[in-house]
Parts: sequence; C-alpha cells; structure tokens
Amino acid sequence: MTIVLHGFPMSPNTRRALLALEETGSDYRLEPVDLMSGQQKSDAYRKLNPTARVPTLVDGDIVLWESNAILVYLAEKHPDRLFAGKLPAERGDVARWMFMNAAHLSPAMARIFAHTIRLPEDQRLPRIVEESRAEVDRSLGGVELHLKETQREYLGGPFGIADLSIAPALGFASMLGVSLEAFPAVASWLGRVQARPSWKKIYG
Ligand SMILES: N[C@@H](CCC(=O)N[C@@H](CS)C(=O)NCC(=O)O)C(=O)O
Repeated sequence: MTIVLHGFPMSPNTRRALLALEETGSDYRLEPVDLMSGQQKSDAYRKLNPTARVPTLVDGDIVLWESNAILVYLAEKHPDRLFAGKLPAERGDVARWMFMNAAHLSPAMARIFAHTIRLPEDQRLPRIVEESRAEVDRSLGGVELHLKETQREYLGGPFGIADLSIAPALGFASMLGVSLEAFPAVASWLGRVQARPSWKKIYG
C-alpha cells in the first residue's frame, strides 16, 4: 500500500521524513499541506494531526506525526536500510542525537529562521537570534566531539536515523548565516549526507 506523507515541501521536518522514505525505498506520495494559507489548521488536517503541524505519515491504518517518530517507524520497518542501533548502547547513542535535535538544535534553527526571515521585521528580536545561535553552537560542539572521538563516517556508525534527524536541521544553515567553520568534522559529515541520492532528490 502506498504511504502518504502529508507535508510542506520546503519544511525541514517534512524533508526529514521524505529523506527516510527515499532511503528505505518506500512506495509513497507527498500530499501537500500549504502552510502559507494555514491549511495545517483546517479541520480536515487536524483530524490527522491534532497538533496542526507537518509532517504526518499515513500507512494504511497507521497515522503518525512527529518527524523523529516517523524515522523510528521507518527504520523498524526497514532495519536493513536505516541504522537505528541494535545493542542497548547503540540504541541509546542514536536516541541521544535524535532527542538533542528535537529538543535543542531544530527549535534553535527554527527561531533563527523566524527572527531573521519569517516574521514581519517589527516582530524580529535580535536577542532571540543571538541566543539561538549560541544554542546551535552548543549542540554542534557535541556532534563535533563525537565525530572526532569515534572517527565514524556517520553518527551512529552506519548511516541511519541519527543522521536523518540532525542533517535536515542544518539544510538552511548557510542561508541563515550559521557557519560550520568551527565544526570541521560536522561539515565533512554533512557533506557525506548531502552527497547521498536521497538528499539530492529531496533538496534538488
Ligand atoms: N516536532 C515536530 C515539529 C513540526 C513542525 O513544527 N513543523 C512546522 C513546519 S517545519 C509546522 O508545521 N509549522 C506550522 C505551524 O506551526 O503552524 C516534528 O518534528 O515533526
């Protein structure tokens, strides 16, 4: 059965799920939800996702929202395509990067986007941008150290959902003036993720 992903093509959270659908070779289609016109708040969409955010994945009877949960679901379905960890230590390690992204990195990037581009100029707060940039650096410092210490190609070892959690958060980094110069191992890792066919297809 074809999986339907409800999402907004430019959204990093939608792209996170799209990348996983590509990497797993899933049969899927994207059902656009127009965030510009507020379609995510419509009654019809809220029936799928009461939090009125994208993405939402529908696979038969299963309706799942929160992009990191979608990653976990697809990795469980396709353990040979997306590494989610097997041993307790590996699963904990993968979960660590996903939680760090969901709690700190992605929200900080979203705040930078809001207060430099999305909001009307008179609502943009430079202090929030400054604090969020510091938060991004703090998160990336952890990723940098991990990659240097482990010398891994990808965050969990093999390519998998830890990479797909964090990389889309950095997809607009240069546009938002977030520099990776101080994080060379992160920059190399991101380059490897961005060289994958899935990234080329979703990011164009
Ligand atoms: N934690 C959620 C975040 C989802 C999210 O905030 N999506 C944004 C688009 S990137 C959205 O739907 N924004 C519309 C709104 O908040 O009204 C996830 O990872 O799926």
